[in-house]
Amino acid sequence: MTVESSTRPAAKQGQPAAGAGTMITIAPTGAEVDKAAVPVLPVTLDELVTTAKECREAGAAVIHVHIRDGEAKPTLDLDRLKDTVHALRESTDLIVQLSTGGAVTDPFERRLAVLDAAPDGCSLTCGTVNFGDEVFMNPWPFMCELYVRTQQLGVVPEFELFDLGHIASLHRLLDKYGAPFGGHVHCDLVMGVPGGMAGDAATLVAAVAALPAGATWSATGIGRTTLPVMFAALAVGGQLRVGMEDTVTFSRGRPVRSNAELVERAATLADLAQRPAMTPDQARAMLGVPDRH
Ligand code: KMH
Ligand code: ZN
Repeated sequence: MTVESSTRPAAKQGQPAAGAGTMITIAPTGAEVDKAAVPVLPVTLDELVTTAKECREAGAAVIHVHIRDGEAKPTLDLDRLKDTVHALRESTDLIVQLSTGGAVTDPFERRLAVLDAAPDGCSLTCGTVNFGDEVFMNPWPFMCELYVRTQQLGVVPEFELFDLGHIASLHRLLDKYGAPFGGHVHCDLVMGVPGGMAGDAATLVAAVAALPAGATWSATGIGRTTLPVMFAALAVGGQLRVGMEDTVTFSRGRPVRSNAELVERAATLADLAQRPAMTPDQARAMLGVPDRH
């Protein structure tokens, strides 16, 4: 046994094997950022497709999508969602993940109907959380109905965890309904939301320790927690989510110029961590997402 191999730690809970890459998810738009205040926010289908191509080039493998209407307001209009999934599949090989969280004002029925747009994946938030001055509602019966629909329709869920209690609800969901479509559990720690878990290394480590055995996870830090969460996630072997949904400030006093520059920064750090950005096909293999191209 060489010194190098004898000192290399074995993969631990929630950690990828040595040498594995980093899956970068781009969340380019979200539902909260105001286009008037942030003109570079992609809100039209053309803007979204352009952003998606640039982010793919910069190292993204997954796109987490919220759409906007003609007035740049968040919408869950089904025809628009279908057109969006189609356009993103035509123009990139990214894994297309639709948000079922929408905006805090979206009713449950419309959030469930998002799956009818036949995305590759969807977000599934594992509990209600205070969300700034609002409340992001995800009661248990809604979570269950959404989860069962993902299994029936063949959509791979990503479990969005805004708080440690959400991890307990994820265990409860898996115990009750079994494995997700695709057979693999992948989670996203959304940290630093006012009302959710803190965006710091100690909280990230505690959250990762509580995840189901064999689960993979990404992390994103909202606002000024972006960098601490990104560094902590890389240190503990996680995947990364970045994008203007989560931060519109690149560094103190310097607004984000494009989603691609956030992906570029994440890919550079992933390179430094010796876990370079995964391709979408590598991410598909990890997540159990079929290739629908
Ligand atoms: N816009 C937030 C209320 C998700 O995409 O599933 C919810 C959210 C989570 O962004
Ligand atoms: Zn979202």
